[in-house]
Amino acid sequence: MNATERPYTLYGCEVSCFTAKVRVAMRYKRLFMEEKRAELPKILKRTGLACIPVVTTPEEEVWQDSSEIIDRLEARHPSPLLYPESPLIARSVDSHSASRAVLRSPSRHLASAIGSIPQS
Ligand SMILES: N[C@@H](CCC(=O)N[C@@H](CS)C(=O)NCC(=O)O)C(=O)O
Repeated sequence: MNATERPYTLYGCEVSCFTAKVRVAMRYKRLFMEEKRAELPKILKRTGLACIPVVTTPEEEVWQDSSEIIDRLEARHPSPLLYPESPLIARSVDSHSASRAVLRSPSRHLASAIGSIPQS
């Protein structure tokens, strides 16, 4: 959980594999978080780009791009470590994690972190 009472908010969509990638990372790290379906006008207003996923932090920072988001989460919440310690292998894992193939056959450790977002 975060030290603060405010959650991270993940804005995305249930069919987005990039959103799923961030969801898995946040759940694996057991962060205090909520997920909301992205609405284009709000995303554009926050980021200037019509692209998901977007994460807002408890401090109201706005983060975009799944790899960037995960790097920042890893830096803030290093335990449990998501990526292998070797930078080369870590980059390789990141590239593969964006593919649906990996999401269809998640590792045993990440499987329990995968789930769907609320329908409303
Ligand atoms: N580099 C971005 C790519 C995000 C991206 O392509 N998002 C949208 C377009 S806004 C998309 O079509 N995603 C497909 C998907 O998430 O499955 C990231 O990693 O977050």
